Amino acid sequence: MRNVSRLFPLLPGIAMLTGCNHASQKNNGQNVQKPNIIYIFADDLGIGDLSCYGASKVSTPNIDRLAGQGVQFTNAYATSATSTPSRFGLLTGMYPWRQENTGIAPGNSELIIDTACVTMADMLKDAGYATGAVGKWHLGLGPKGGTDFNNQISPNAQSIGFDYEFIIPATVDRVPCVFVENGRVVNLDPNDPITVSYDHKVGDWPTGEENPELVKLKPSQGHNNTIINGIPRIGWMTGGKSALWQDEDIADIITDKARNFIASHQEEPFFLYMGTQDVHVPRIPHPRFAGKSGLGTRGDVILQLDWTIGEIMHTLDSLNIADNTILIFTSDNGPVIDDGYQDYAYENLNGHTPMGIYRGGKYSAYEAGTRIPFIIRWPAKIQPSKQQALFSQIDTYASLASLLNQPLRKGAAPDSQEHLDVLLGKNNTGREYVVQQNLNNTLAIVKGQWKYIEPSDGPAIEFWTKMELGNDKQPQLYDLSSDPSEKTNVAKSHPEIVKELSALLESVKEE
Ligand code: NG6
Ligand code: CA
Repeated sequence: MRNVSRLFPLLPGIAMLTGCNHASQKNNGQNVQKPNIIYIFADDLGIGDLSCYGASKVSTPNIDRLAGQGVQFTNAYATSATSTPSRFGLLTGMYPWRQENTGIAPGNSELIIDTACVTMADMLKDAGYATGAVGKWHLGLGPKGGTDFNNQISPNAQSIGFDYEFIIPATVDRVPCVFVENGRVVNLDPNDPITVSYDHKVGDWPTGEENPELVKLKPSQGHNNTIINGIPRIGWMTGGKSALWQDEDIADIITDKARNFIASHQEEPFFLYMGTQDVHVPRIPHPRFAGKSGLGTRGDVILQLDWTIGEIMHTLDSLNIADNTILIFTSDNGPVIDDGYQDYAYENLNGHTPMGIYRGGKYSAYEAGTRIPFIIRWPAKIQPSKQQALFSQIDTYASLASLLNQPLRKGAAPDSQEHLDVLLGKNNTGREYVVQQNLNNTLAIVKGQWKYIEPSDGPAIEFWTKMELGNDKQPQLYDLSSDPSEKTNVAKSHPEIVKELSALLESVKEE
């Protein structure tokens, strides 16, 4: 009996007799229902970007309210310092560096999660959940050889456990600038088919390189291919004019889709995976947020993101399901200031510190690369608290499976550890260690007070953003208890710790 669990022992027999996988929320009463689960991945949001984490130059009242009602983590990590591997790690429960082809995906990438893989969405479907993916995807779509955007796209998110998808295929700075709903490009005119390339120009639409005078937001690095809505993107596209999104409306559209998904599944347990495009470049706020933060567009899209979270919370309140909904809010990787457009993000920082006290940022093996904000709220079961235990997003999968008493299918989620009590703030003995991955697949490991970064031939500095990547030919060791900002490499004075942590990291690699 899949539905019977230690937390939900009172599921009425009738649900079982009818063979119904879904415990009806309204009929069963709040104390016996499986909780709804909403997982929101913000994009490139830093641990210093939220007022509940100490930001004083920007105010995020909705996320602060969430944190005040939930468990707020200070030592939680994404698996990776960029989007694609981080999302892969969460949904598969497997370290992305175990699989080729999990780096930052182009907009026409094939689906990089094998359809045979039992994803977190599959697991939740097994547990009787209605599942949906809304917003930023960035895990590829379609077969090997890439995506054909003009026909039913298969495989898609529905092939790896999601009943419903409404997604941005890659990132907002990559073509094609269209939404895909259940395998179909939304509003596509079949007489105006889409062509996409990441090797060469296709069609005759202007590019940033050839027609810089047509650009309303200039690139600072890369981002000089096809111009869509005045913004030069990564990659070339032509066709699909009626399907192109308006950047200012993306937050409204995906929030609306998320709201609809929640409302239409309010009677059954649901899992909503939502990726916001905020605060990734190009940062294009809706006019109602433009200029409102005083920190330029990066600050404005933080306000927009906070609004989005508020809308999700209001939706739950208005449907009277907030109490038994687990709402997780986090970020796919750390922050970056100038990520490729001349949006004056540095000039407008005004003392704001997206990285908090941490070194590095997006792309980096240093702490700000993967140490992210992480908040979980579940009013029915969780007391508000601060959580200092070590936690990795990769453990979400096994921890939720344990919560639901849902056995993991054979081979599923090999790297995901069960830390349910940590996730729920009931226990502060976290993971023994956390593994971090930078842009160049250099790995680092945090254990107790120590942080070890393996030697790497990779560049010290990321070419475009000048971000410190944390790559060094020498082993690095930092004492995070006295030096959380990783200023002093103490590897030479603690060879025994270097030895222990490098051996531990090697053993994790070999698992
Ligand atoms: C980089 C892009 C950056 C961003 C990143 C992916 C350039 C110069 N930089 O290659 O703008 O798109 O890829 O970000 O093109 S992520 O958060 O989706 O991983
Ligand atoms: Ca990201």
